[in-house]
Amino acid sequence: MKLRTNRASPFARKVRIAAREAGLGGRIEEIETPVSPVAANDELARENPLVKIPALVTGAGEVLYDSAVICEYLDTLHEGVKLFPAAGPRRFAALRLQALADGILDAAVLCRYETFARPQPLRWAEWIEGQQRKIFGGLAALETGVDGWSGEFGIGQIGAACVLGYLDFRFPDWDWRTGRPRLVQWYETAARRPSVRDTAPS
Ligand SMILES: N[C@@H](CCC(=O)N[C@@H](CS)C(=O)NCC(=O)O)C(=O)O
Repeated sequence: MKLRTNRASPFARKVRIAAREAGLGGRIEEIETPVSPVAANDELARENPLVKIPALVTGAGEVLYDSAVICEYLDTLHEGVKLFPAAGPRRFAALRLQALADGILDAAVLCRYETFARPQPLRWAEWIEGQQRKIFGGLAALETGVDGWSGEFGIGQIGAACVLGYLDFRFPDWDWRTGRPRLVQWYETAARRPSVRDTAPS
């Protein structure tokens, strides 16, 4: 399998962590693929019409996107502890946590593009503030929910680790740790997992 990824992308990191947690790391060739919301990339567009990473080319030559779909696919390829609970309330709790983490990441990646890719005269401070409200609202929900995770490290927790890693990487001055002691404690342990350590953004 081939994974279009890059070392800075938090969505690609979800897949890279999931692959390692599922014991599939050795079956996936990671292809470093730079992306930009404003630059054309015909090769990537042939695989993913949204021209985004991650995109996975399966062993059968099928292309899968986005991160949620790829992670769920990888979860069908192993017999270990599943990253997605099969059914019932636990499944929907995991899917909701994944959606929360993905939503925070969407807002954070948009802030990154706004401050890094968009030319200064076109930037819009209120728009960034709107995205930040989603990010900080999402972090508050993570802080409230973290005590219920009880040692689990499934798709929702993978997403949460990618959120916190991305905020440290791109927005260290936002200081997500202040006022979120339970999340800080959880992340200290999560960050020591080999899958999380091996995929640190750079
Ligand atoms: N919902 C998608 C989001 C993927 C995404 O936004 N990827 C970013 C990199 S972190 C990207 O490819 N951006 C290029 C663009 O927006 O054109 C997923 O979960 O995979």
